[in-house]
Amino acid sequence: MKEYNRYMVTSALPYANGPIHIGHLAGVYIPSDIYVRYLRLRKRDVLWVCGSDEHGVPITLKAKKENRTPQQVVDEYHELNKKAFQELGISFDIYSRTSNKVHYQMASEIFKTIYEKNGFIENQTEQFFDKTANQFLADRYITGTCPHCNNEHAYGDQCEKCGTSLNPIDLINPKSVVSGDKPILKETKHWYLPLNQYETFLREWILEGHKEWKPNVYGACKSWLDLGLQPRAVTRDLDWGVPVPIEGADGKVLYVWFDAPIGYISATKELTPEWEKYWKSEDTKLVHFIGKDNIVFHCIIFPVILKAEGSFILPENVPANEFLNLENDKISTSRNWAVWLHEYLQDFKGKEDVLRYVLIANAPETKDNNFTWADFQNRNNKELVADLGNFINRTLVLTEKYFNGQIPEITTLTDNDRHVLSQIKTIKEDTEISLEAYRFREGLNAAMNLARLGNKYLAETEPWIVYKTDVQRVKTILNISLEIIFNISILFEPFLPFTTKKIRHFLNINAIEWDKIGTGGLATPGHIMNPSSLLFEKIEDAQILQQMEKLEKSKQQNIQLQTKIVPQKTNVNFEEFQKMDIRIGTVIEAEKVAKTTKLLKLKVDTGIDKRTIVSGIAEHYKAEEMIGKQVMVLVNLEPRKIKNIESQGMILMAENSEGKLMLMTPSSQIENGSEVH
Ligand code: B3M
Ligand code: ZN
Repeated sequence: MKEYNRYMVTSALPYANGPIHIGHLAGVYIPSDIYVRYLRLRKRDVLWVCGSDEHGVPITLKAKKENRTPQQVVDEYHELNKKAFQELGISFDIYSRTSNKVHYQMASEIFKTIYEKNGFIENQTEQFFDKTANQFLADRYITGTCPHCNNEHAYGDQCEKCGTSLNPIDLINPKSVVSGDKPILKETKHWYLPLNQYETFLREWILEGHKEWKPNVYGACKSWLDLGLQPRAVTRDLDWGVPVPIEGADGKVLYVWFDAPIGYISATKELTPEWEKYWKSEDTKLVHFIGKDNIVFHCIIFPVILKAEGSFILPENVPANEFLNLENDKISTSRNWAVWLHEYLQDFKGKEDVLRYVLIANAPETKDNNFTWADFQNRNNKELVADLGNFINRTLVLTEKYFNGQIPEITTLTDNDRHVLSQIKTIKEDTEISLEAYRFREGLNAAMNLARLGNKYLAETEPWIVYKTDVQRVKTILNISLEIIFNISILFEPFLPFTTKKIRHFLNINAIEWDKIGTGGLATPGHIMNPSSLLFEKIEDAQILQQMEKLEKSKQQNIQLQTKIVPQKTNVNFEEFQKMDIRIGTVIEAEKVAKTTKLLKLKVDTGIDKRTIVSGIAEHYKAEEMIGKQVMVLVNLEPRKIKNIESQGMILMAENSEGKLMLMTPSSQIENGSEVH
């Protein structure tokens, strides 16, 4: 095992184009806060940096949409997020931003060093260009019709309707978002990081050297490497970002994923003149906390950048988490399906630790997980109120009542007393093992065992009953219970810092060193404590209902937003309408058309005859469901051959904006052949 003398911890830099939500917190910021608080308590030399990621196309698009400058957008969210993090007790050593000067310098220098070492490949390609706006168009700046599903609002990089990832040139009728014009293809030059040249190094470093990485991280790296790496452009034609610092690169900036991770280094430089010690010494342990969508950037691209530059260390671990869902649905900023941190802090004043607790107890460490308000309430009421709070409050209240808040002495110890005291150390060690291994849920559970130990001890020893007959015994019981609380005040510091602060106030003490946990004798007899109050309070149904209503509102708004009504077509006259012969018929046979996904071959009794109709509804109705259904049929539509079957007519259906199809059926049974007019 390598010996490390200091830690450099980073947490993914959130994009400054939206607020922080519980998914970010559970995935990245609370785990890293626990880790760093723990390291500090263990007196390790550690720096922890984070900040706003202020570049990238989504930010420029948002600014354009809101008629603001990108700088205005990032200024707003940088402040909002910085404040919200602080209020939740996320204790970064610095919360910097990638639009500041130190960062521009650092990113430019690293690019230049690699450039001068011939570490990039220059490549000439053709890219869409908007002649009216006189600018190249990033993928997101081009919309058009998806070649797969005909969605007219697909983006140059992806169709959000069918999910296909696209190249801008795949789009039918491409249009520039900037001017609305049809873009032209124009030659442009970019610099590529030849990831393919680093495959052997990456395989050795990750697949051989870091088998201990979390399976989700290791697995993602392995599949990227097995697929084979391609050179990747690290510059863009854009006017928002760090300008490419070489000749002949006017109007070009560094790709956001090139500059953003360098933000970790610039933030460190902003924080301390000793920054190089943290980034360039082999005895520094570099750890990146991220969400799973950032794995490739932190395990492959950024290490290659660092390696190509040549003077930096590589991450020792990248404990990426999976995603947190909200009420069984994917968290989404654009659909406003999220619990926003700044709103939580407003709605649940003084309950910062409740959120920290629930998000860690539920952290998506090995698989995607789900946040529900019911679980939030339940964990608060059952675990924080009943296990942790209750034990502490009962002990303190009894000490106030029996001994005026003065810590009583131990009279005699039973075997059980000794056993209970000896368990504190074991619990400390369990917690340490979990935290060192980035298993924060397990660590929290280990720490909670100390509260459970106290609860059980109090329930078994029943000092409120013993007091009537044996005050001496009660002194020992309360001393031991208080000893557990003293230890809780240290052990829970990484997880619930607001709560431990309150506990310290009740105990009337300053923070105690981590190493004192389980050593005994912390509850000094004679010490006078402060009056206590409830540590946690029950969360009532009404509060939970309010949050559920908030979410329900978002859902309704989304439904309205998503229902894009197709504009009305040009008028037809009555004669034209009358030409259409629409009848009610009954489906009497139905089967799937072989080798197709959408088509059903139906036999329909139209009253006039029994005929074959091919219909594109197989993704919405199963063949067997169709049999016996009465449907509307356009019977005088000219027969057409579909997949070599002659289709004699058309089944009429309703289609919503998402392409969902529904049969039109008479509201009650009517004879086949009845006319529809
Ligand atoms: N800005 C976070 C995200 O994907 C991205 C992280 C950058 S870390 C250098 O939401
Ligand atoms: Zn599509």
